[in-house]
Amino acid sequence: MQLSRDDLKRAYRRMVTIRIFEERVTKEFAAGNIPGFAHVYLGQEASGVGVCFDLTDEDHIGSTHRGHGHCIAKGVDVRGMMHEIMGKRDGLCGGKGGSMHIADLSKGMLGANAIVGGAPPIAVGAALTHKYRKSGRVAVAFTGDGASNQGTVFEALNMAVVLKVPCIFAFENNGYGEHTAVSYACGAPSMAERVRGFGLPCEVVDGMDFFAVQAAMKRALDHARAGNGPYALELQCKRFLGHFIGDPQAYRTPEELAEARSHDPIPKFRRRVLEAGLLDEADLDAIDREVGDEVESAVASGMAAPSPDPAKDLTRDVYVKYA
Ligand SMILES: Cc1ncc(C[n+]2csc(CCOP(=O)(O)OP(=O)(O)O)c2C)c(N)n1
Ligand SMILES: [Mg+2]
Repeated sequence: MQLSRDDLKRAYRRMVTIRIFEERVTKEFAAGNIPGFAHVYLGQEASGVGVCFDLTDEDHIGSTHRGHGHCIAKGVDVRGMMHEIMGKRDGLCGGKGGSMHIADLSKGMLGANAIVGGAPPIAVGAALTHKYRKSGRVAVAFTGDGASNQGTVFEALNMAVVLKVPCIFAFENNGYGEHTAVSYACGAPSMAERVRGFGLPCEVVDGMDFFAVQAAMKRALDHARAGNGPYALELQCKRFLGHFIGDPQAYRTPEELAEARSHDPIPKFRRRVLEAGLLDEADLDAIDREVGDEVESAVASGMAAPSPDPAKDLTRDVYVKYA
């Protein structure tokens, strides 16, 4: 299906928002303005945006420890995210979640997840709810190549097939789980083939190309929404930076890093829409500027925002009731 100009602008805006947001997160983390730990999604923008592009707020996603891009792709508010990552009281989760636990149920974002392989069982549960309620909605589980070796993922795949639920497994294969190459850690010759062994379709997709991802996801959505059960995508991506911010990546050669950057999904998108005359350079440049301003203002307000108050906030939002 041909995307409209507005669709293309929305896709570009989301990818650029992830890029600029995370470049700022990297900078603010290095400056000591972000507590805890952060993993950035730089390079994988087309994957998250393509997967989430045709989802509604009522469709659910479960994310990973590398979740900022998934949140932005699902339409989560950038200011609330920046405040959350900075640990501020008015962050999306009261400043208590931080980078690895951002959730926004109003956007169908069930949460980033520090448990590797944590999203698939949660997404299968959400998909079962959708099937039971006949909502016509789907749940998506984002999972890395490293996580794809976890028992939780195998169980979730099997259960999704047995229960025939509208769950889409988005396997983002960026070649590494922490510092270990997928070729070493994954015993099967192909991730997709192993997934197919569970009894569901799995497409191998260029995860650096928004158009390829969006088209494959459309097929996955048609399949799941028609009541045909789960579907999977192996999205082949490139991680531009290290596993975490500050990882020197001694295990990757400069040539490999340069090669990864040559697949940058944002210039690729720009070239494609400009060559086809679908958008003008001025449209794209205006989006760059607007997003830059939006992120700048989120950082400024985040820096000025109050932290949680230990006297008031420490014992709130926990399971035990304190007097
Ligand atoms: C259950 C569990 N085991 C191990 C870890 C430590 N850990 C955090 S991220 C990670 C690698 C994940 O790799 P992958 O799934 O490929 O995701 P990527 O980082 O490439 O996005 C590991 C082993 C964890 N957080 N949870
Ligand atoms: Mg990985």
